[in-house]
Amino acid sequence: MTILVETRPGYRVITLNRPERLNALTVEMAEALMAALAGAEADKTCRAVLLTGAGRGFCAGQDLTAIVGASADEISDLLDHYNPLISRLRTLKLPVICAVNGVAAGAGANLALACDFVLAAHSASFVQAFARIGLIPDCGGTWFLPRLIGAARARALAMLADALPAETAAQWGLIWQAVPDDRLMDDAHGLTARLAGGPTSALALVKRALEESAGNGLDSQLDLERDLQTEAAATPDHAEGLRAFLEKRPPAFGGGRS
Ligand code: LHQ
Repeated sequence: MTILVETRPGYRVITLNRPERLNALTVEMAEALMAALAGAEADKTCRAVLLTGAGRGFCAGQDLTAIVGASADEISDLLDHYNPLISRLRTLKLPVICAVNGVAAGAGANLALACDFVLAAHSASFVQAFARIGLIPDCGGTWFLPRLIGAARARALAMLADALPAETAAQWGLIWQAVPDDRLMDDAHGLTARLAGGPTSALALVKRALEESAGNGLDSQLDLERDLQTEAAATPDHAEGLRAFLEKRPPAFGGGRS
């Protein structure tokens, strides 16, 4: 099985599972990931997703053995499989936490950057490896990088294809946090459980607002915030949040979603 899916109370853990190839991506794996995300979203008891890799790497990007001698159509077809996965992560109505346990290269780096939170082990690194093999960053790399770290750093990562250590990635704002290797999974599970206990519908609306802000002017974004706030205000979690505030207790969000 190219991925493993484990159900925990309130969330699911998806593990890329081709450790002998540093979890390099295949079409089969992308399809399995799509199905796992759909399954998580369809399960009303699932309120967050944790994505990680088996073995010493997170994901080495496209399985290069599968593209030797590939035609232009075959390359294009591959991206027709990967692009929906990136979009799905961005629009999934659940928080997605990525625990980068080792190297994240090529499409593997950009798969991580598509998630809502990236935690990486100190020993992990991020490599926009594409230029090493005469390709350009795909799977959203040219969209994520300049937005997360600015034009100069984006250009250097994409054109030099050097490995960026996790701690520098965190300092630059490419990822949320770099943590000691032996704390990675505990911290990632802790963060995922915390988000799984959050106001799930509101968190999905936060994702949407932030995503749409990339293409909006301020006035359009203000309109969008009004519309999404109206939706959030109608959720039982908003009522619970207000009650909890007035009663001076922590909220117990049910996470109900449409
Ligand atoms: C691998 C891979 C791999 C197969 C390690 N494939 N076996 C592009 C084209 C078209 C459409 C679709 O999308 C894309 C997007 C892309 O992602 S293109 C970029 C693809 N990725 C890369 O170019 C990275 C290739 N890998 C590496 O540069 C290194 O393996 C890194 C820097 C990730 C890790 O280096 P090391 O820690 O030294 O590990 P290693 O190189 O020894 O790898 C361990 C094994 O995994 C090894 O196999 P072996 O049988 O010798 O133990 C590698 O051959 C295999 N492996 N990446 N992408």
